[in-house]
Amino acid sequence: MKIFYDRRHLLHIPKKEMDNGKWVENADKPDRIEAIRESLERHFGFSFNEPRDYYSSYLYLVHDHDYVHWLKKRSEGVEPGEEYFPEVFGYDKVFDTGTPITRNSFFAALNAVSASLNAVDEILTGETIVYALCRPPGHHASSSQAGGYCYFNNAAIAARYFQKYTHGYVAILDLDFHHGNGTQEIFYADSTVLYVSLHGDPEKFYPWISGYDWEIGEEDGVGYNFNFPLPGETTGTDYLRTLEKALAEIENFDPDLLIVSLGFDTHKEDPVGHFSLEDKDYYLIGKALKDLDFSIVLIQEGGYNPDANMRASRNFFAGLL
Ligand code: SP5
Ligand code: ZN
Repeated sequence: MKIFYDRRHLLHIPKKEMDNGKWVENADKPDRIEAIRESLERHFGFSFNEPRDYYSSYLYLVHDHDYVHWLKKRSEGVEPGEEYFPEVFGYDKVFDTGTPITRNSFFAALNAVSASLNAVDEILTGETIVYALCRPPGHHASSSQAGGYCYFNNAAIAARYFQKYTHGYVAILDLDFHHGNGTQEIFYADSTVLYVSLHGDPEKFYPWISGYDWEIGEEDGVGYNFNFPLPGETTGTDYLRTLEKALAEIENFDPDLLIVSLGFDTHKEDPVGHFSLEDKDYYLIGKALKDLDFSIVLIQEGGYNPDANMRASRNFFAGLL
């Protein structure tokens, strides 16, 4: 398996977020990715490829011009070391108080897009499984807004980039604890990109605004969006049973490429997610994906406990490979 990893993610250091009216430490810390890198190096001997830099014009495969322009200018306007939070929602193109903008946000997010596009390019030249080990994550970012630690939707841009060269069908399987509201929105009216997500029930958990099972798509996209909301404390047995249903929808769709939005915030020791998956469950998740006959691009999303990420990733890749 080829892995793309850009050490410049270390320069993306959001400091705080507002949780329930209080400033708390931001959960998107560099260590969470470093832990995965160390674990994969130690247990599998993987090497890590530095992605090349892709032009920012690829952002427009998914994102509005106004949004890209706003984020670039807003990033440039923040003093080094400072953080900007939305003052007026709707004017500021951020939908929550967990996603600070720093001097570096635009380029950090573009680097994660580059890792994801480089992964797709490897698929286009014959690889069957490639992993973009990147942050910031992407699945909460919509065409026109940042949120949930996400600025550009890495998985969505990767899907459109693949289609630009192949006119193929893409399925996105979202295994992060949180519903990928951004990815869903981007492909909601599209029958060429299937979105399938397992996540914490939005009645109880972030992002609140989407992730219900009655969200099935619109227009041409009706029948190409599947949400599997699950209760808090969901264990491996129930999760894997639901994953089988999700995979059946993907097999039925028969995509030319499967993109997995890979979050380890489903782990019982994760400080942000609320499931109860254990180390060994990730082996079974990986194994369930191994049986599929599609090319796969894995793109890292959440997972906020570095120590749990080490064990989850080790087990996941042991099952997958
Ligand atoms: C990519 C991704 O996983 N984004 C997740 C963003 C979740 N942000 C909101 C979390 C708010 C829940 N409050 C947790 C309290 C811990 N002190
Ligand atoms: Zn998440």
